[in-house]
Amino acid sequence: MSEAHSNQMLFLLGFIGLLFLVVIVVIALSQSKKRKSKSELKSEGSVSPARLPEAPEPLPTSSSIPTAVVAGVAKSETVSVAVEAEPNLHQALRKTEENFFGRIRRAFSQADKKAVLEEVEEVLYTSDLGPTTVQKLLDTVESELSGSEMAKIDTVKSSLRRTMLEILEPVQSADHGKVKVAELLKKPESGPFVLMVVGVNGAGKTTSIGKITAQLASQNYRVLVAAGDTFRAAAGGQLKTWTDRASNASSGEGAVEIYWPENTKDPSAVAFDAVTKAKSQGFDFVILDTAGRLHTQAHLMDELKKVKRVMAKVIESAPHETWIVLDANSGQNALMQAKEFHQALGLNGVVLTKMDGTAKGGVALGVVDQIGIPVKLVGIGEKINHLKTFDYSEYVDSILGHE
Ligand SMILES: Nc1nc2c(ncn2[C@@H]2O[C@H](COP(=O)(O)OP(=O)(O)O)[C@@H](O)[C@H]2O)c(=O)[nH]1
Ligand SMILES: [Mg+2]
Repeated sequence: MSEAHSNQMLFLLGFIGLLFLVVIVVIALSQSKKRKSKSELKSEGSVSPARLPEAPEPLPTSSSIPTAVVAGVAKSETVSVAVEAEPNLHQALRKTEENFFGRIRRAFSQADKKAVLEEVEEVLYTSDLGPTTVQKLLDTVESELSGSEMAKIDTVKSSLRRTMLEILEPVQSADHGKVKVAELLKKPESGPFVLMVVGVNGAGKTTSIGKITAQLASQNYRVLVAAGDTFRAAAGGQLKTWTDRASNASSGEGAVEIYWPENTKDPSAVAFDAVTKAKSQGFDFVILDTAGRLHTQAHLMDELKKVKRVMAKVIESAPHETWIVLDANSGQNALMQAKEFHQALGLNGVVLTKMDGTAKGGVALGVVDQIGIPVKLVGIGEKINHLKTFDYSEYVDSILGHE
């Protein structure tokens, strides 16, 4: 090959290489342009399908749950409830412990036994337990103080524990250790179990019904909630919000429906129709919400008696249980309410709400001792999972304080 030829070949190869480089640069530039225009589109907020997976899933809200008002709350497709750290009974009773045993403990700083006893007496009488229960506990402390020259706070504490357990055990033991609401409501072989819920305004009836319903639905039961508070205009809507939440908690076969007929002002009619519907449509539970009323309003108490009676026309044994909802903060007044409602209706259980943050949790002991009805559930917050079955030994340990 001549020198001229090889120079020509080198030139040609160099030219081809340059051309190749130019093509690669052009392709790279056009790719980066495309990417840029995509990201601009995103930042302008255009709804591109590629963006959807990046957005966090919103938590289910009551309005997003498919429901029908009377015809039934359809089963929600979202089955999980947001799980979060929840308070337990022990935490909820911290203030009660401080108000009760904390003060007794401090009374022991007195050197003289008589002064201790006076101080303890004062603590007990201001602790919302009610006089009968106070006397039982006082007898315990007194006998400990007089029995031993060396009476110590620990001796008194274990005597108090024994006395409290003696009060609670006979009434509570049938339900002891039950962790699920359905175990408290003994469902009959056939037909629905009917639970009637009563109490004064603002005690937490509707809220507690929502929480109970959520637990039953999550255990695959079919629950019909009846809007028997026909007195307050907003009551049905509030119950609906709660049944929507409860429906959201249901899984598998569980379902929640609300019976909320428009324009019905008669709670007996609502109760009658709801039980009839539940019986014919194979519901497992009916829970009847009622209008709040004071135990002193005789005509309203009569109305409740009638509501109770009409349900028995559909199912002889209905309502199978009647529970009163008591606000723990109302202290001694809660005892009065329980007494009067029990006389009028014959109660089977208590739901003690707002135990979170109250210093008056001693009311559980007072109710059990003086009214003789068991505390079934305790409300320890406003969320749907803030309802616990009542464990009386945990309760006693909590108000006497773990050391
Ligand atoms: N902190 C707390 N609040 C509660 C509890 N139970 C109910 N509540 C609140 O008490 C208020 C009245 O409840 P509601 O169910 O409407 O009472 P009702 O009139 O008896 O039906 C609402 O603001 C509830 O959120 C509870 O256990 N703890
Ligand atoms: Mg209500």
